[in-house]
Amino acid sequence: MDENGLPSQEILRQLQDLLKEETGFNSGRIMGSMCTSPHLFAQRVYRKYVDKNLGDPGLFPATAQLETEVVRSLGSLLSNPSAVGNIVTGGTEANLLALWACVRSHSDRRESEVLVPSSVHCSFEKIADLLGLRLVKVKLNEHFQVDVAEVRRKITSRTLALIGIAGTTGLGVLDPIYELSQLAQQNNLYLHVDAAFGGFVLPFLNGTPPFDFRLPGVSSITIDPHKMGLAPIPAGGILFRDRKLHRKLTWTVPYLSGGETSQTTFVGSRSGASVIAVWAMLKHFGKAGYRKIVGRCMKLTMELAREIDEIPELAVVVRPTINVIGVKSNGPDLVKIVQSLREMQWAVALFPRYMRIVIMPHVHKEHLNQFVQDLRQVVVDVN
Ligand code: 0PR
Repeated sequence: MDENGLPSQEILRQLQDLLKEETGFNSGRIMGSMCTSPHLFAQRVYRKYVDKNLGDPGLFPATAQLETEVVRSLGSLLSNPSAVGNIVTGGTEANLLALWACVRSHSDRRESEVLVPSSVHCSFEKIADLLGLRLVKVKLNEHFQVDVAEVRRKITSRTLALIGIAGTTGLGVLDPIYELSQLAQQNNLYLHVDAAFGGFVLPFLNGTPPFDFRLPGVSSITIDPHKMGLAPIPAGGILFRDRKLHRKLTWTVPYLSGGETSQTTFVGSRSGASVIAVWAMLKHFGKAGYRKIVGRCMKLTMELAREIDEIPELAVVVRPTINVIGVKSNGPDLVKIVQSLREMQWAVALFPRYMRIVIMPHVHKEHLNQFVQDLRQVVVDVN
């Protein structure tokens, strides 16, 4: 830090220069991110209430009430209006809170194992390390869903929890949660569903198999408003089936504005503006609004998947379930394809065997037309 400060105009000028290289969502060229530019109304609401801190709910009781309402709304969306939980920093903290509650519900948890699909998000690696759990990865079936027979075989007396994913990070696949729920019930295990991305997509599609609290074995669900909910970061969501589980996360803070108060999140100070912005988004869109957005993203997703399959050197890994497409190469080096695309300002995500495209609301038909044209060219150049 320098001794003397600078005028704000000068700082803004410096920032504009320092950040100019970064691609903005509204360029339509970010094609591999699970986030988007927050809705303008959410941005406005966020700015207006930026000083609210839910780490001290006694000071912001009305904001805390809005969090309860948001959780209830998300619970209804996931078939359980009496679900309890919190709006947290993101999917990572939401998944952490799920497994933390699970661990704290078990007095004896030596050598505890959590069975996860091999497609699981890397946040679980951090969480397992933090909580002293062992992740046991289960292979996928030919549809890239977790192989349920293999899950069954891997359950032992050390197993503490099962994880299912509703919208995998790489391919957007929905695991067979119904079967996982049965296994969880039969073996008295905790089942957490990671719907960080899919939670704001799957409920708005026709014909989605049950994956939420409708299934009696589901203990908790992650659902992130800062992904397809169009809310500003940070806004993840963790929902528990009942109060008993959520209470396991209660930590008493004796000195805050409400006198003795409690927190159920990992972080202390946390953004009340995030919660209020999510509340505003849910009210503003309603189910019909989100259904429309998801419908538009899905239409473009299916169109792009068809176009990619027409490129002889490329193929879609699996027919998309949600607005996520995995693309593999039949020859040309994928790393080079992704690098060349990046040089043309297209950003896609690169996984070990495929690249991932996510059709978020900032992607429009004209962007896709240009993308397909450039992709065809890149594939020829790289080959
Ligand atoms: N669970 C699943 C299924 C996820 O896909 C993710 C993140 C998480 C949990 C963790 O969520 P947080 O990042 O909110 O903690 N998935 C995104 C991904 O890996 C995260 C992301 C978002 C990465 C936007 C890049 C980006 O531009 O793609």
